[in-house]
Amino acid sequence: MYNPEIESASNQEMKVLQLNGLKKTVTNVYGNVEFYRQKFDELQIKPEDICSLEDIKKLPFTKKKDFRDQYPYGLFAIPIEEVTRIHGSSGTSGKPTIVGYSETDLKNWGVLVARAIVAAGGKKSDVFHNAYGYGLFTGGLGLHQGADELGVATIPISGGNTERQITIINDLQPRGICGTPSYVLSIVEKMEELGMDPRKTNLEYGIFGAEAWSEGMRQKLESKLDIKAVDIYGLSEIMGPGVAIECHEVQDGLHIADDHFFVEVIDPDTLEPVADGETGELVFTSLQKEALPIIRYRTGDIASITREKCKCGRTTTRMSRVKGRTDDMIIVRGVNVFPSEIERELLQIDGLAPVYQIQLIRKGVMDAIELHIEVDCTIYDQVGGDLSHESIVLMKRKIQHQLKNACLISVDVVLNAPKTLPRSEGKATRIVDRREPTAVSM
Ligand code: DLL
Repeated sequence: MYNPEIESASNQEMKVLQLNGLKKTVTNVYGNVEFYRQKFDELQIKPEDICSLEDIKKLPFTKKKDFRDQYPYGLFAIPIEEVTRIHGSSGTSGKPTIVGYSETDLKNWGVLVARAIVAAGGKKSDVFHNAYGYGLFTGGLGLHQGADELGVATIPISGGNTERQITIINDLQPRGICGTPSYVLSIVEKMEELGMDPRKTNLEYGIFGAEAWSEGMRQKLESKLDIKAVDIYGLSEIMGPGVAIECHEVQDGLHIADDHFFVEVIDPDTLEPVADGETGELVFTSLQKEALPIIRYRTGDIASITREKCKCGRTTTRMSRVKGRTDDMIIVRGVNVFPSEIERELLQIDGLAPVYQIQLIRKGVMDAIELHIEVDCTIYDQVGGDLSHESIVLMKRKIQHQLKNACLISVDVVLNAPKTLPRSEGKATRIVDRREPTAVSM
């Protein structure tokens, strides 16, 4: 552990830290952020009313829309002269969400990401390949910040230029790698295309996140690269990567940095808390941030939490893998499904490459799903490139059957030749909406 005294603190010790952080944060936002002061006043809450962690329920939620309305600096609690870094997340439409960090925030962020790298199996002596994009996105510089804090030799390669990534991995012999799971899989694919065995690199562990991915994807990455693959979670509004990380020892849930973030899980419709172990929307309150303290941020991410101690010795709250975002949930004829659930099923079927796209289409007056997925090279060669071959038709039926059984959805399946669907150098686009703009939701 990077900070054993914190990561394995007793429940009581953690609660004390959290309550102090909460009180400080509430005072900070009330005194320095007009947006929160107004909200608190409307609800007739003063910072002194927050006397226990339970009292957090009295506080208002913050939403993505609030960032948009307060664009760019309206939610900052310090003057811009004191801000030392700005990041952002690319929204699906319009302007990015802007976030800022003080010097202390950056230091803290580095510590949390250093904890994450150590939890993933990283060591100070490592060479570390950072394939997250450097820029406004928090992935590249966030991981870099933590790698610097830990003291590893970071290769700031960023995303893209896949052949160069491979040369660097071969020549510089990194022990650790990080990037989006979909992009690292593209690197693996390219290695195979170039006739290399991806299992023969020096890599031993990978830190993957920034997009939803499934256990099946983990198995693919682990077996193809002969590494341990762990899930890292975070979001720019709260900080960036490092909000939570899986440990390589157990790989069962992501350890949340409880000393920095108070987590709640709510029913996104009723906004009421759900019980531990039940799935709902993650809500985070920052406890130590200076530049952009955030109260009860509704992430839109669907997961569950457990407070049971992990076998690795860490005592922090653990969150499950993120199933998906509330706004990525597909609703087809009354059935709700997340892309990651579809991925989970697809990756159980032999002969498919883990590259797919869920296209939303119109069929007459009804909305429908057209699932595009690539067959793997072996199957493709076996059928001599004939995608109307009987075995391909059987495979389509198998996919339809599996999705009907496991996810209760009917889909049209389009099997594609290997390497024909678009690859991304960062977050993969899993859903493509091909319906007319006027189409009603499904
Ligand atoms: O994606 C921060 C990050 C960078 C996390 C590198 C991990 C690694 P944003 O661009 O603001 O920040 O996007 C945040 O991405 O609300 C989730 O929906 C999704 N996300 C992040 N990590 C995971 C993960 C970065 N491990 C949004 N699993 C979040 C599933 C994830 N979804």
